[in-house]
Amino acid sequence: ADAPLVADAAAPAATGQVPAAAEVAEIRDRILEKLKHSVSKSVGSATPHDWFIATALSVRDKIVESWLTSIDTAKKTGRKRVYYLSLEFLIGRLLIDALTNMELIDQTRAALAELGVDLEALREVEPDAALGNGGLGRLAACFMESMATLSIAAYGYGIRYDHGLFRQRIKDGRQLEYPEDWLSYGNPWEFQRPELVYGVGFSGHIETQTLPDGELKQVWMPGETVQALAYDTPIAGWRGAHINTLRLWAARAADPLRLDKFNSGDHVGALMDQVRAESISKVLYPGDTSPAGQELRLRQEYFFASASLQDLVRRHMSLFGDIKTLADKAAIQLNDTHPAIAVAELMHILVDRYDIPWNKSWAITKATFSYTNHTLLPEALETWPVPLMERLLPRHMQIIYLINALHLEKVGKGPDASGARLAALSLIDESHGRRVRMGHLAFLGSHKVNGVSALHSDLMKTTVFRDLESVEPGKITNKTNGITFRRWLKEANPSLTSLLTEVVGDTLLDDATILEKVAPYADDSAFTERYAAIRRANKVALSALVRDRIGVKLDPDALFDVHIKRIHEYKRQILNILETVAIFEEIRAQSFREWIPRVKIFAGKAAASYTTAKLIIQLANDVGKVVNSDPTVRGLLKVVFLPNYNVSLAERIIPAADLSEQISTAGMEASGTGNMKFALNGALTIGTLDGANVEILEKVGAPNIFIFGLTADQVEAKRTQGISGQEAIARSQRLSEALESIASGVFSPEQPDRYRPLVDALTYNDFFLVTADFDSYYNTQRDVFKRWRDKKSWWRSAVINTSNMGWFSSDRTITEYAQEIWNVPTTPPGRN
Ligand code: GP0
Repeated sequence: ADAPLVADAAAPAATGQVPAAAEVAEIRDRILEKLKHSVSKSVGSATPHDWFIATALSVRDKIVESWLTSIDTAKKTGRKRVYYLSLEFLIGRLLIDALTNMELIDQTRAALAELGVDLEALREVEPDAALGNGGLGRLAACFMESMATLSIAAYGYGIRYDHGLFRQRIKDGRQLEYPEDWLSYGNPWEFQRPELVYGVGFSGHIETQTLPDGELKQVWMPGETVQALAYDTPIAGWRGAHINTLRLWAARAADPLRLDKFNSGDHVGALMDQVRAESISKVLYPGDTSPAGQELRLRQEYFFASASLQDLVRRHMSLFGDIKTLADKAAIQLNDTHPAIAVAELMHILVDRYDIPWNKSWAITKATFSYTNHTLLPEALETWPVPLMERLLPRHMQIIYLINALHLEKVGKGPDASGARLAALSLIDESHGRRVRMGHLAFLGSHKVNGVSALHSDLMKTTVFRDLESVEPGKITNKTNGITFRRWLKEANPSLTSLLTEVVGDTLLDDATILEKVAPYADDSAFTERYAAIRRANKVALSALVRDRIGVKLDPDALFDVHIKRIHEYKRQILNILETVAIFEEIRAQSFREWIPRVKIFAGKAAASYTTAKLIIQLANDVGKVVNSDPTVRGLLKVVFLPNYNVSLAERIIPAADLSEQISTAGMEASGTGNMKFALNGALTIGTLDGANVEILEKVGAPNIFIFGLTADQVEAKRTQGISGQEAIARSQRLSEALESIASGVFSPEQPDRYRPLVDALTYNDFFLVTADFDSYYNTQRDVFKRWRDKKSWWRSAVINTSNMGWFSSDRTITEYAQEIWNVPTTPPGRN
């Protein structure tokens, strides 16, 4: 009875439905037609990439038909539109996504099979569109999908980077960064719009004119103009009922080259302007809360904010003809502070271009914008030096000063208007050279400001935005993040999806809350056996991938303990590594004990400039090298670091995970979204009370999640007492031994002091409280072991996790934004 189940589980996207022969034949013919006329290849000479392009183009035709209808309907009904401004869209691959949402996947797989082509192979040749760093960019991608699914008329606006997030290679355990090249074979999903070009100005000077009524008018004369070119990608909602546009801007110089210079023989100099302009959309900023800031970044931010606003204002004027109704017809969401300069840009457009009085302009601006904050980390809250702003965007600096003056005038009247309070409320930070606080600008320019989990939104009110919140109480709201189940359940884990739809019906992806109906099956052993068999098949598949990529053999029956996300000190990969080292020492000393075979899986990128994070990557690799080859350990413990973590790799790892590591220092992870993807796919979480972990705990119940460590309040209290790790280390023999072995070079014999700096930091300057949480984490890992031994109880908890994750669908999140922030209608998906 076991065998067919496993085989079924291994077959990707087996929905059990046999597609109609006529439809299959039609799709096959369309693909062949594309191969011939668009790719210009014969069946005999086509490469997998050619087949990929032909298949993508054939499904794209279907998408385009609905796309044009969606745009038309929005026009006819005069609906309010949502504009999602984000410097990152981490969309990953689109072929399987497009086929799934257009409900063409089974037919297309069958059609390709008739041609001797395997759809899974085509899936693998598509490059990941990695136009983002991590959770923030992936959230934007999930939101785009859910907005289309809910038939919201929405546009995503961003930058079409030539090179997305760097490709990570691991050499001798160390991270190396290589440029990523997603466009090198062309991009079948995008449409260039040569007719849509906007000029974006920089620098220059301001001329003051006196109007007939004596009022002054400021006219900005930019010293440099860069062109923004539109590229559109259709985003198909579930069941293809509605299609939205992701419009990405590429930068180009106004003149292709300086002919005079070229003719005089200066061939390189002739291209200078072009190089300078195009550098704006050359590479994704390697941010993700790493400490770095530079002029090019500000140019990127203004470039895309300006092009997007020009575009949406043009659309508004051509549809409605009155700029004063903008806020009724457009909701602009700022994804973090990166697009915050748009607040000043809209003021510039309203006041300077449309001659709307200042106060009226400010009212329109506030009613149009809203802002999402994604982190409380001070290094990620952007501030720009006033002299830089002044030079690059002189008119915007003027506008920001005026916004600030009026704002401080208003709040300065209150009884508690001390100098310190005004300094905290000001748009200008004067504490270390004058800098513009972009978070404050986004806050003031918006009617709603939201955090991304309940805890995070609460902390916003007591930390970074405490003073602003007191001026406009009630402005901060919470919108707990979500994930799209189409990608993170159906596409990543088709076998589990089939099992679940067997129970709850095939409207699961229309309404995720029906997952609740799975709960009773947690005690049904026939069900949990099938559930477990699917996990095992996914682990076998992941093991093959690991073998392939890094040559390490895994035991699919071991506990897969997974820690995948950006590498950052606050995410505490090092806490996990310390537990690994402690267990390694114990296995070696007491190999006779009954150990649970376990695989520690790490993956993630470190910002290129983040030295400590890169050292942590090296440590994980070094520990793996020693542990994996230790004769006493005999495979009871394996440690692997999978290079080049991206969306596609996440889709392979998450369905194969037993344990999900969500162990950030409490109060520091705004939400997390990986945590939701794991729990949905049935991994149990080991985590701190941080971000959305708190809400996951609420939904699944304490017996079905492993919570440990200091709470956010305790972290704050602890830090005021001092952050030395010495006491905690002295109290824990296990911890001191693990640290000692790392510090003394057990894992880096060729360079024994390699990890001294890491260990010293933990000992004397443990800001992330790794040492304080170590014992609690270690003990909780032992609870995990105990539970793993009781398989019945383990799978029961796993099923309970899955069944309670419906609330974390990004359809729920987007419905909340639509109702409470944007004021736009939603239409739930369904067969129509
Ligand atoms: C937050 F500030 N996030 C930032 C940033 O620069 N990049 C980024 O990815 C993340 C948060 O760290 C998060 O907690 C959150 O869920 C995500 O934004 C989306 O809100 C990580 O997963």
